[in-house]
Amino acid sequence: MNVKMILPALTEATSAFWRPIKYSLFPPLGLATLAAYLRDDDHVEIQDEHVERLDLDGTPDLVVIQVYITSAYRAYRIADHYRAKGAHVALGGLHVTSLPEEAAGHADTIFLGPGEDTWPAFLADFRRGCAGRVYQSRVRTLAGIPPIRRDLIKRRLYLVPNSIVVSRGCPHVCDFCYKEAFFEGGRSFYTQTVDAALAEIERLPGRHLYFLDDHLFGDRRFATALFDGMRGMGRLWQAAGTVNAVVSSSGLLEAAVDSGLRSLFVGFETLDHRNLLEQRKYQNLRRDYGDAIRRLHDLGVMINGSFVFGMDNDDASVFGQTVDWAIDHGIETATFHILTPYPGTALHRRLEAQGRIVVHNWDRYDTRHAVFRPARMSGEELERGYRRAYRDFYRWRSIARGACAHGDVVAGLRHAAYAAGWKKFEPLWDLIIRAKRAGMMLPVLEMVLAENQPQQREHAKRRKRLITQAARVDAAPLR
Ligand code: B12
Ligand code: SF4
Repeated sequence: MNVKMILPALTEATSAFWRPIKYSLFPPLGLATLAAYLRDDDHVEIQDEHVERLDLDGTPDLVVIQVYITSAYRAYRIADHYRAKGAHVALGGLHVTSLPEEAAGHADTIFLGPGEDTWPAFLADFRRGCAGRVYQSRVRTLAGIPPIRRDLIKRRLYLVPNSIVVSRGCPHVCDFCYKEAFFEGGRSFYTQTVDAALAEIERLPGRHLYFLDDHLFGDRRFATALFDGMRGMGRLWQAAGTVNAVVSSSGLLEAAVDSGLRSLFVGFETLDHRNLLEQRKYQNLRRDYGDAIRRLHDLGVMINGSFVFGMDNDDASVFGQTVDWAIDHGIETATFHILTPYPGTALHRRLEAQGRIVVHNWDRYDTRHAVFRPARMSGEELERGYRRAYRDFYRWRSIARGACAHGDVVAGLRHAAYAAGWKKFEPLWDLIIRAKRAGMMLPVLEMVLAENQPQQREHAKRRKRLITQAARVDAAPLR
């Protein structure tokens, strides 16, 4: 069987003039996961439009397209093209799950939810010539899933070829998040076995890893065993976590650092507790954000702070306040978003009931446009403020101010190198991406992340001392 798997890109990622590095970071892990269910004698190819021009010639037997909201229209055009040629087109992913009826108009088969149960069931039906129209995921487990087909990933095209997910979903329920809608009808947070996760890590070449899990620290027992297993592997890794996990995870964060954690994407989202309540982001309530930052910095972990603008208690002062706060706390990099009501989320239902959703063009649901009427400013103010936040946070002056906030020369230099590397050399990134050489920059990223922090050295020494003391106590009765 001839199978083509496609990850279409949003327009910005394919611009002839400008290619932001963020689209050349991670390979299409979801499609490589699904490819693992094919047989050895199937011919399969994965194409990722974020990093390559799609080849739409030929007529595969089966075309698989992963659909995000921002690439939905593009995905539908590609689907229509292949259906006209007679290929069987399967659509799945987040947007298909949110709006199945819309997607069904462009597909022979649609898939709702994660694919680990439905995709193999479909393949068996398809081979027998009786493929269904809709497959809804119900069985939520990662037990026994086949090894991801990483051989299909064109590693040199990505800065971070070693992305990995060892869980699915998240234990929390924030109103604006995709996850409740996507996992409806079954469990919405589950992990691999620790052994399977460690085996997947062992298969990855080089040092650097990026865990794309929504909440790697969400299951304490799993995370503890994972970090224990990773200790001594010599890895350098990055991941996402919550404020809650950072401030209330006694010992877990230290274990993560020992196993190679060097930078964490932290969902601060808003500095206003009324906004947290409104979005049901309860896990951030009554958490001392400053404490979380200190804890991470003391362990030498850099922070990518995530912030969302446009919640109902935000007025035009939110942009300056947030940026100043992030700089003064020495947050190394920041990702700003405009609040976006994805269809299927509680936020979407609420804003729709209030008649506040004003844009229905999915291309603009990219977290850079105001698609709803904010409560305390206009949509234009929100978009202007969002753009200003990025400009202000990444000014040279701000980078220098943020670097000085560390009170430690090495940490400050690393801050400056990391922040400037992402945002101050964008023309250089653009050239590297066009030359299809993003992968060549990985050693530079590894160098910046590498263990040269006095805090980490101090932490390692302290831990070694404790282990030696504990070993002496254990050994005492034998002497
Ligand atoms: C890595 C990532 C990216 C990467 C790369 C995407 C990629 N390579 O897949 C980059 C940086 C390019 C990116 C960009 C953006 N992203 Co992004 N990204 C992610 C992230 C963190 C992980 C995705 C991943 O690899 N998951 C792990 C794999 C195993 O799961 P999966 O891809 O979902 O695939 C499974 C299922 O979806 C299903 N499936 C998927 N397709 C199909 C097809 C068929 C036929 C079948 C059977 C099953 C199936 O089966 C797979 C196995 O279970 C997610 C968060 C998340 N947890 O998903 C956000 C996320 C997907 N991104 C999001 C957003 C908003 C964006 C941006 C708009 C951000 C921005 N402001 O620029 C852009 C636009 C992307 C686009 N193309 O349109 C939102 C999507 C919201 C939505 N409703 O679509 C998410 C959910 C983040 C969030 N919490 O809001 N992203
Ligand atoms: S903590 Fe993050 S991943 Fe979990 S529900 Fe909230 S926004 Fe989604």
